[in-house]
Amino acid sequence: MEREKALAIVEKQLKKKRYEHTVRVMETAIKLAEHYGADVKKAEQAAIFHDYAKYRDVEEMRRWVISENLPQDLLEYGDELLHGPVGSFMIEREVGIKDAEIQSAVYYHTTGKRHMSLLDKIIYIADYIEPGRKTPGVEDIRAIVYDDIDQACWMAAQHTVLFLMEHEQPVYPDTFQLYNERLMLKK
Ligand code: DGI
Ligand code: FE
Ligand code: FE
Ligand code: FE
Repeated sequence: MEREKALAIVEKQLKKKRYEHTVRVMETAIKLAEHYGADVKKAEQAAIFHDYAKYRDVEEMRRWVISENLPQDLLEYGDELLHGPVGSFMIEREVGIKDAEIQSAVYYHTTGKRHMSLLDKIIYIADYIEPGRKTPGVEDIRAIVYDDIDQACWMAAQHTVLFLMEHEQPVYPDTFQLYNERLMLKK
């Protein structure tokens, strides 16, 4: 799909700030894709649609988890986790984006997971480091992301785990597995 058309579709789904974030994620993802030799068009599309479901009604998203047979534990770790997995299905049904690589990157953009594809990593880290983000430690990740995207994803996962623990929030297993992956002897 043409970039302008895709942006117009998500703009209707998002608040102004979230739309501007989306444009910055897109620009960041394109640069990373060019640098790492990933499919630049897929990076663009996945970034544009990554937060498609962000402002959908929580009850509606919970119904999608049930009707699409997504992992039912998604319902137990907090509503923030729903918009990635549910969004990956919504963009197929509502927009006609049927591409396993793009949908995977949307699905896992919040938690990450073990064994991410290059496109998964690009969207996960672009969402974390886009220039509007002020998270403590984000500068350290920006400084190394063009040298070692795996290290960058690991640092983002570590920060996320620490943040969730500080706030006594449950950590989703995929988030933990991304953190663990790099530290385990057998990867
Ligand atoms: O949608 P964005 O705000 O652009 O960013 P995102 O999709 O990465 O969502 C970030 C939020 O997700 C942040 O509030 C922390 C939360 N989150 C990430 N991993 C986990 C998590 N929340 C829980 N409960 N468990 C997780 O493992
Ligand atoms: Fe998100
Ligand atoms: Fe994120
Ligand atoms: Fe985002």
